[in-house]
Amino acid sequence: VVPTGPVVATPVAQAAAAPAGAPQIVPVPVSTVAVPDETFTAGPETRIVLAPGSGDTSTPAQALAAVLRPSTGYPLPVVHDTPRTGDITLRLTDATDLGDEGYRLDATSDGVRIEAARPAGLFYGVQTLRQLLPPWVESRTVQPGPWTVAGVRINDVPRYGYRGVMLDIARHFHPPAVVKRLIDQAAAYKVNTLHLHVGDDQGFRIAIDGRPELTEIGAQFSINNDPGGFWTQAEYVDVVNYAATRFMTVIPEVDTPGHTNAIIMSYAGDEADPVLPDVNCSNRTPPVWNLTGAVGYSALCPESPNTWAILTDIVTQLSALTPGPYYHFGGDEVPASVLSHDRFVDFVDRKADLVATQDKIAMGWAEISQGNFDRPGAAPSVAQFWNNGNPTGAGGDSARRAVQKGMKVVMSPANHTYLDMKQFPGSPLGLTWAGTLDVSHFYHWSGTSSDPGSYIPARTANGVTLPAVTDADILGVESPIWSETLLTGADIEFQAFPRLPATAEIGWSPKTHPDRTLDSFVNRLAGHGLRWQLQGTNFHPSPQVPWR
Ligand code: TNX
Repeated sequence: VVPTGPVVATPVAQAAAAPAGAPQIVPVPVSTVAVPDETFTAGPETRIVLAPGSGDTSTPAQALAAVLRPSTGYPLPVVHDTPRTGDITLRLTDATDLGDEGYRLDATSDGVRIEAARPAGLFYGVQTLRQLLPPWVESRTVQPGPWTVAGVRINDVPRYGYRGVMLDIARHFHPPAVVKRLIDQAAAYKVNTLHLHVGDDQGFRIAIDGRPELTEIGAQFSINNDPGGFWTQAEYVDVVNYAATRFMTVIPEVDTPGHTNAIIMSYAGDEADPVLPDVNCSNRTPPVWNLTGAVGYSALCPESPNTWAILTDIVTQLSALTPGPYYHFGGDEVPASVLSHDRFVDFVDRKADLVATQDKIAMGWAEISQGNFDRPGAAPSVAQFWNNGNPTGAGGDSARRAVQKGMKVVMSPANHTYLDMKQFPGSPLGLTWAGTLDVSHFYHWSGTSSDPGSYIPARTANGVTLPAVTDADILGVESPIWSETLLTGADIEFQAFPRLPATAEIGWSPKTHPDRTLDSFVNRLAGHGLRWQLQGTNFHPSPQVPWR
């Protein structure tokens, strides 16, 4: 039922029409300088050379080979050797200006050279090289070429170290294969964090040893009684490892203390034979499945030892399976009518301590900034801002309070980053509570500006000043994909493209870059629709993008 991409010319017909002008790179690199009269052409003899003296360059090299071999039909061996004319060279240097993720890329008639201080930087240089090559490099079948790159010198480093996408596999179950595709599609735009929302009211999605109820019962359904499902721990580890080869860090989230109907139902038993009734502090007694999209009714009891026994198993096991530094414990949408402010704060403090015992940095939706994160000895923590309105007024206070308590902030304002919002009136997919959001809403956070670092200024109310949320506080940006209306991988792709690249650019490119404008962005993105078609990636043919 979802429209596929726009009707465009076939790759071969498109060759003649391909623009010869400036590179169409998204996110726009820090600096791109044309090298006149030079053209690199990959041919059957081209090799991917890991320059002598380099460290582990094989992961980015294999990523490049995996894109180029099917479309060029060339062998493109990955070799340790001295570069020859026509080769693509990956080299690790000790350039301190490139940081963990920056790179330099030179394309001349002699070859392409990508340099970085760390393997992640080489991987991002490879993603840029993909976009410099003709679009049909994305084809899965052999194409005629020619495989040319106009002479260019690119210097590039990201603005933020955290550039995320979130997928909700709880509202609708999604299998690992769908998530792996999203990893590939997002990594192509230099997204480096995958936040996986694995527990919510409608489902609990990863097997926990010793707690078979959580998946036998808690994973049965999806929203609207749609089919459920869960991942084994081996499947989760496989996805984590897959993400790592795309330099992407996975953050698991089991939302608590609210959004926990699936956990509560797993231990409810029935009225005659209740199993662990003391974990249920929701406003539903006896508990009954609520498989609609209703929010803000379920809660785990902060006082119950059984609550903490269950959560300790979950946090301990998921932390052990997750190499990344963060564990996200949710914390959103618990009305005071379900848990009083004091009980909520007690829960948050205790949950943050539990996460810290697993050597993870506690992360949660910005409501958790009500917790005592400023108490002596409190571990570092992160608040994810998602409020959809009035950032200069009280709408920004959850993030200001986080900053005041020394927390870091990830920016996900719903009306500018929520990929589950409809893109046009009448869309069969998506919700509308934060708006109907096209590319421009994602690119412009306030007025015509898209600067996370000035989105939430300081605010004084009743004589009390709460601080601004500045780049010193902000780890980065994230676009969530909640899945209430999204049943398939094609649905997810339709919502993510073309809007996810807008968030990716806000996270990567310098705010002062002259091409950091909506007009430049949509023009650079215009050729990417053909790339998505060649990859088999679904997308919304937004009328704001001049597709070609
Ligand atoms: C709000 S954003 C939620 C989610 C929903 C989403 C739908 C947030 C922290 N909570 O539970 O899925 O809206 O857009």
